[in-house]
Amino acid sequence: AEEKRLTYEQKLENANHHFSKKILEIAIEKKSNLIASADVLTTKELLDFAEKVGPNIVALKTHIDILTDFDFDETVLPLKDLATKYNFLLMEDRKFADIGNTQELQFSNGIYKISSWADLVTSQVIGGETSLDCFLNVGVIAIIGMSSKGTLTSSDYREEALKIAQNHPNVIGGVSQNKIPDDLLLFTPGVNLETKDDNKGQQYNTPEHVFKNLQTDFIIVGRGIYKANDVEKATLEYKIAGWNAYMNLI
Ligand code: 5BU
Repeated sequence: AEEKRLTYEQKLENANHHFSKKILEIAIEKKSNLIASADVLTTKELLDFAEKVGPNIVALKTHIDILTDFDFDETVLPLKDLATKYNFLLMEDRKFADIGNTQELQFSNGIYKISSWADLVTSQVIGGETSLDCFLNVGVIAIIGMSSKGTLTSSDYREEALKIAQNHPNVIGGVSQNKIPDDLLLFTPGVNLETKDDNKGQQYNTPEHVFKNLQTDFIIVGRGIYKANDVEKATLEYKIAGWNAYMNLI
């Protein structure tokens, strides 16, 4: 028998942050633990993608600075409308990694104005606990461990990173390839049903593997979905694989 894990309902009862509650409520309602990563180059592709994956995801993860034609009104406003229409969160995978003052500037300014639209942001914790104080009105997902080959996120690093994540009220969870304490939500990228690597250092596991071995809460899938010939079909495949993997453990 597998080790028992907390259900999304139990985690929701324990949740304190607006956005940890929100993402768990969406997971329960949609029977989904899937986050689609929209690593596409144009606003049109991003919006088309969001329209297709929207009904079946808990969050859309962006790298907003990849877009070649970003325009606040033409990119963010329709994206926000789709997030409302299909009830998913917007997670900007910015991986902040600087001192508090610089992160504060990066979070709210420049052309992206991340603080005005993102529900969740990723941040390194390399700058120390106080560097996370600037992330108000958003849920921070702390980078605890990375999926790439040769990452420097050793077990000592992860242990210290977890202390910061657990102590900071802005943090709702962590990204990791290892188990983390269950007062934090666990987000796991490096998930693919078809392949084990990408020849650029990425390392993949299956949804089943990451639920069983890491007791993850949310899987993050990029190329497995946005490169698929049939995006809607692939979304459903990952959604069902993720949900079944979770259900098998409760
Ligand atoms: P992929 O196409 O499924 O490999 O995309 C994975 C996404 O997750 C991509 O946007 C990465 O930037 C992101 N990611 C990751 O792959 N591994 C990590 O450890 C972290 C983020 Br942190």
